[in-house]
Amino acid sequence: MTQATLVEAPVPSSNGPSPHPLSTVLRGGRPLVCGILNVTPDSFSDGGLFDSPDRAVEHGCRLAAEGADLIDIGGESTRPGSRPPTSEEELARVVPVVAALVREVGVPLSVDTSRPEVMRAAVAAGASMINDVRALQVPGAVEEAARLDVPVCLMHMQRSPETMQADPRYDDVVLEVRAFLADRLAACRRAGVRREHLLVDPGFGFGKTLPHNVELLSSLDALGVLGVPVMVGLSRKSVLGQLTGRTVGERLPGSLAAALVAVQRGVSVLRVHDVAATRDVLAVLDAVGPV
Ligand code: 7PJ
Repeated sequence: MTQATLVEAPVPSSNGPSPHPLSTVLRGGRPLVCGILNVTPDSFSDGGLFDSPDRAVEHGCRLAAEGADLIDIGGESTRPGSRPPTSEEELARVVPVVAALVREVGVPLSVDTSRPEVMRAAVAAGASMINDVRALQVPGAVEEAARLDVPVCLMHMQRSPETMQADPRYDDVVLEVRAFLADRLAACRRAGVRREHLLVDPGFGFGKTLPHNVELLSSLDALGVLGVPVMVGLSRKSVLGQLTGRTVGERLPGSLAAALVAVQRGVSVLRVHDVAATRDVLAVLDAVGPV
């Protein structure tokens, strides 16, 4: 499936006057680059690097200068086996960074959270998108997302970060991930989330073995029937380490190859650590014309 068939023309809103500005960008047809800003002490690739607000804001400015279309700010490490922070810890990590960064950069900010209270506080501080690795399944999250009326990315995960890598199993990973995302899209629509605000993500590395991740990557175009833009996060992930034998710090070439494959399979948003390098991949691809 091509980018053009996956990304729809703007749809008139059924329950509001005009779509959020970001949803117009998301449907612009050009793949977007979302820079990752982890404000956690323990993320797998950059944990602890940006855990003071000043350093986080500085890194956010760098992501924007490198050409990020979006910046995704997360205060919960979801590395396998990790325990979630308390709500107070997560709020204290995320909200000051959103509030400071929104004054420094013109790029829309997304908040990577599953908690309704963090969604609410981050949007009040200036975030304009929600990215939820639990696909709004926490009680109250789907209602909060509908009320906030911002774009939301629904990600697939099997079980929880504490247990997800303990022998994940599927009969057919592509069909099961797609069915889960279709269910969550329907739940969001029932709660009143606008269709043009929805994105989905198959959740690479979240309750998936190497063969599961590879099958999903090669079949990303199968998510096109969901009718909403697809976002993926493959940047520096262990699937790339397994394929190349490289450590986290050595996974840029693998990450760029994965980004290229994803865009060629119709993906609309690439969630990455290395924004400038990913932009170069898209520049080369763009020169060749529609994928
Ligand atoms: C993902 C995410 C992903 C979406 C993380 C990391 C691990 N959100 N949050 N998709 N991964 N939507 O930063 O690589 O793959 S946390």
